Amino acid sequence: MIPKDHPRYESLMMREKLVEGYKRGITVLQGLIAHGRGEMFDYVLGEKSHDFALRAEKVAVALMLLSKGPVISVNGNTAVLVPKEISELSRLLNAPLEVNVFHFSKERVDKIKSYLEKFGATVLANCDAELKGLSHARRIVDRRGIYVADTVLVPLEDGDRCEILKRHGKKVIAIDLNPLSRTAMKADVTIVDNIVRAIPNMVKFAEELRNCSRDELEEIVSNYDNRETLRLALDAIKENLTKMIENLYK
Ligand code: PTJ
Repeated sequence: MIPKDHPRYESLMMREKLVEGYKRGITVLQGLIAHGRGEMFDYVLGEKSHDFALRAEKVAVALMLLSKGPVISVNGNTAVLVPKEISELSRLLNAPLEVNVFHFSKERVDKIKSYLEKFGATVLANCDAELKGLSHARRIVDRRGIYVADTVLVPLEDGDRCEILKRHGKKVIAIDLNPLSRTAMKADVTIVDNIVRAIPNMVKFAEELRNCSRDELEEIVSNYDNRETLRLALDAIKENLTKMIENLYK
């Protein structure tokens, strides 16, 4: 039991969810390692949603609302960290969830699907098509989902697939706390924020924007520069580290 007054309560609860997810066969051990890398970046970013992240979250929602066939890709970490929130986002954006994992087994995919369905989500997991040009398991997709989607939201992605999705002509929105990752660099919109804050923020933006006209949505998306987002994220890390050094001498 983690006491609620523990100064790192939120962070420790995230770990508990991932460990529980591992016991259920949803999260993989490698996912726990990946989370550790994310925690480190979140720490040096100050564990908050910066303005550049909020901007990217808003642009991402507008882009998905403008898309003909948006899909939200879900892996093991995402499924246990934000099942309710991502199901709500999927409903608001009319974008199905699709289980797409790096560490593939049909049994695992089905477990993630049934877990998410408990939260009322529409979940694609047919594994009946392949993205050409990718040798690892993330090539295995659903013919009705990522395969034909024009925009894909990919939380906690590995760099290869982001590149392939782009090569297949899709717009890619990434959620990745590491602004230096290949995914972060290659995506059209990179949300440098913890998924546990990013998805609830996106739910709020979806509620706000879903009745906007196409012109209004296009206005939000226009002039967005992803390189600027990455630069601001790196600046934020630099400023935080500088503050931390100054605090050492106070
Ligand atoms: O469920 P599977 O089989 O698809 O496996 C999932 C993992 C996460 C193991 C797989 O996708 C993987 O290996 O990912 P990477 O290449 O380690 O990339 C994960 C990225 O997500 C890293 O850059 C982390 O910094 C980032 N990250 C980790 N936790 C979070 C995060 N970003 C946002 N929010 C987090 N909570």
